Amino acid sequence: MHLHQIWILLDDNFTKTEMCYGVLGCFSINEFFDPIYGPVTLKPQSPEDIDVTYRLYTAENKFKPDVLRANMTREDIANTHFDPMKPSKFIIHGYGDSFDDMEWMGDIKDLFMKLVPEEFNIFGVDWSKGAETNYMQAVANTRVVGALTAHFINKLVQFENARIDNIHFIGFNLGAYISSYVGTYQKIGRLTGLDPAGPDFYKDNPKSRLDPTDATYVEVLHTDGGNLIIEGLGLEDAVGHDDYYPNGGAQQPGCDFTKFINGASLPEVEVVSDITSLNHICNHQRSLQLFLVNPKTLDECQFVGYECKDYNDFLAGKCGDCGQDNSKCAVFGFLGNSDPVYGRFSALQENRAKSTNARRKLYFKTDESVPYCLFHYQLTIRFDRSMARSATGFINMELNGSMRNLTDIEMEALLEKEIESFQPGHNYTKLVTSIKSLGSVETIKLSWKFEGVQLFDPTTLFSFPKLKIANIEVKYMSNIDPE
Ligand SMILES: [Ca+2]
Repeated sequence: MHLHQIWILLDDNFTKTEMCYGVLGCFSINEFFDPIYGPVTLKPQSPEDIDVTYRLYTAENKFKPDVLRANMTREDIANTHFDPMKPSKFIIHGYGDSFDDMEWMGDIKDLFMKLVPEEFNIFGVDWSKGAETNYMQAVANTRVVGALTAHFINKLVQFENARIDNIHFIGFNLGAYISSYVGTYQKIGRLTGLDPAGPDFYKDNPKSRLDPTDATYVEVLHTDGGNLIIEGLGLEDAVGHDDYYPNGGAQQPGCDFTKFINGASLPEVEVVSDITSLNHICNHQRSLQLFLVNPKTLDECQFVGYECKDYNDFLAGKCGDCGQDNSKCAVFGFLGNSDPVYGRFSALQENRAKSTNARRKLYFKTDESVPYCLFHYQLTIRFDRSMARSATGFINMELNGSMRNLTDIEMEALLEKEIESFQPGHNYTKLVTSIKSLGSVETIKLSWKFEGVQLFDPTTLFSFPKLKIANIEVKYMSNIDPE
């Protein structure tokens, strides 16, 4: 998807302000009009034109889907492998995309089949005829796809006694909003938004975008977030119960192609705007890659997101505490530790989910390639109260773990820096990450280099200040399960 592909086409029939499609009801263009955030709202195409298909995979038919449509009859669904006793997963693509068994939607299906083959009915939703058009038309079409999908689910309930709270939607880009429209018709069990699209969704309107009322649990991953089209393909705002911002949520490691502008060239890339688009596509699709990490391949590492004021504070190591009953952190992942559909939903998370205003911004860092998970450690140094005076300079540390060491960890205190000086009795934190586990940290080596002149204290010209450390704590942050 390229940014410059977002253009506007006027509808043939632009005198009408609403379109009515039988049981789905009417879709008014005025409802989502906004002079600033939604100046152009198009009428959605008809359900016949969009022709959404639902491809059902189960343990009995892992590779050959049963293809259903929202106008299915009782007999149609009875003749498939659908099992109403099992929870269902719906995977939905976004703008300009289609269901493809060989690409990410098929990969998600395959990973469920690999990890928990007997557990779920898995539906791949294809609305490509409504998505492979101009962006504004695709945005309008999401409302019809949402209504159709809600209708489809009603039939699962009506014909097969399926349980609506057993349904989990996984939507990428505009697919996240289709999921939220379904939730507007009927609250679903869980909704996972993978970098929900930004353009045309900047306005804080729960009717048009994800919000905590759409599902019992709404989790969102932001990887190319912004507040303007030029800033990203995704959305920056927190819209669910838990909003994860890996690497700050806007620029992902390994996705910065601008460094190729001078020097080594990327073939086929001739202009800077193409490089910007490449960056955004890479960032945006990283949400899929992070979701697709097989938790079984991660050695004690989890994507633990920590609640924090902002990403800078997180990087400074200020947020390494999960709080009581993990109230300040949560794990992002394929099966998730907070999955009401899968059944590992703690009482605390359930209570939080009931309070619809509870929104959390959670941060973690990742590596630039598979398996992405980084081992996070929070270092906290507390200086003794009896330290004679505050000090400026550099601390260099080495963590010696049972498996490997991490060297060259710097902590600096200088007048113009974030930490101006190390003060007696105060705590200082630092976040460090490693691609591989250190094991259990056994010793810490520390060296100290004084730098700076304390003008008001001429004795420092002749004697360097001494540090007196009361305590150093190392906390492993990337696994919240006790064993
Ligand atoms: Ca909503």
